[in-house]
Amino acid sequence: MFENYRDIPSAVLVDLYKTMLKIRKVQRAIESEYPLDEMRTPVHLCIGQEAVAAGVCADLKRKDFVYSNHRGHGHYIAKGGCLKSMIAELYGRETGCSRGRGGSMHLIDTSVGLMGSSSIVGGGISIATGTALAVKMRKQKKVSVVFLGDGAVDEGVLYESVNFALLKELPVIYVCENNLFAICSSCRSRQKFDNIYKRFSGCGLMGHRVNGNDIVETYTVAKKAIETARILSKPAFLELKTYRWCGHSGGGADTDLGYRTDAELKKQQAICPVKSFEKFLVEKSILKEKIKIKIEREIDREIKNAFDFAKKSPLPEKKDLMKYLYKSQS
Ligand SMILES: Cc1ncc(C[n+]2csc(CCOP(=O)(O)OP(=O)(O)O)c2C)c(N)n1
Repeated sequence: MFENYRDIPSAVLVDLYKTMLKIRKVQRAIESEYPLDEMRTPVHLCIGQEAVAAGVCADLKRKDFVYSNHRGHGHYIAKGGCLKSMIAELYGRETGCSRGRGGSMHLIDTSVGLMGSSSIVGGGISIATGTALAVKMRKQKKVSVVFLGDGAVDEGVLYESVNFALLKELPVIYVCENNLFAICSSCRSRQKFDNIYKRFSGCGLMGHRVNGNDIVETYTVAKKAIETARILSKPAFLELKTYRWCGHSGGGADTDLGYRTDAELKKQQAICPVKSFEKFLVEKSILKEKIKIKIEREIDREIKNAFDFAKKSPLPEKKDLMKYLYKSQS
């Protein structure tokens, strides 16, 4: 783990840790508030998957585009989305990032290039590809990234999009967050081969498989893909192997549903991507105890402020119910 950490400046390593810790703490706060039933939205937590969002987004610029999916809190935070607006969105408030109309699965903050998350599995794939086409036609040096689950690999749109991106040489990166499950179906029960990263070689795209719980490996591979997309306008496919700690939706662990065991979950939790990186940074004296405490306090304060802001914010007014909705002209 964390093999080539010496190639990364210490400040960047600490920033990566900070982002992962923030994602973890925000998820834990949502998990503990959720049973109060004040958040009027399903939530898909990404506890255990923090290194993916943090590692992929760290080297992206504000102007680069990210498309997310139903499990998008980590992507939103890592791309620099406003936390107050995200939490307010979960509470369905007018101050939410989608003005309280979208909920957890429809997060957007275009001011930081977070172009939207979608509840439709695979929904962002073709849009991210189209964005990359627009970038190329406008001769911009921007990159378009789409996060997708292993479940989205079962959708045909991915193969059509990869083929098109290769044909047109588009600066798009497909990031498959392989957490081993789609709701209650394991990859093993849906896919004959454990070869997601290899699937596109027939179109001419070599995928990469990465330990998505290793923030250093994830950051390093993503950085290379981002540079290649930006400079050479070439697409990439990254399969990041990780593990979802919570149930598919809401809190809990789903270990009573028969698709995974307590023992399997515990084994994964023992290699926590956040704690193991924290321990590593402390041992290497890259993260000093004082700084660690300061980071924790700052994050805790930001989360408390975000929840206070959300709970105090107004709900959308009834008269505005149809505002911001797409209306057909016919
Ligand atoms: C097109 C489509 N089919 C089915 C669903 C129902 N559905 C919601 S989440 C999900 C599983 C997605 O699994 P994956 O893409 O691996 O993401 P994860 O939940 O593991 O992060 C499914 C099948 C949907 N939302 N959209």
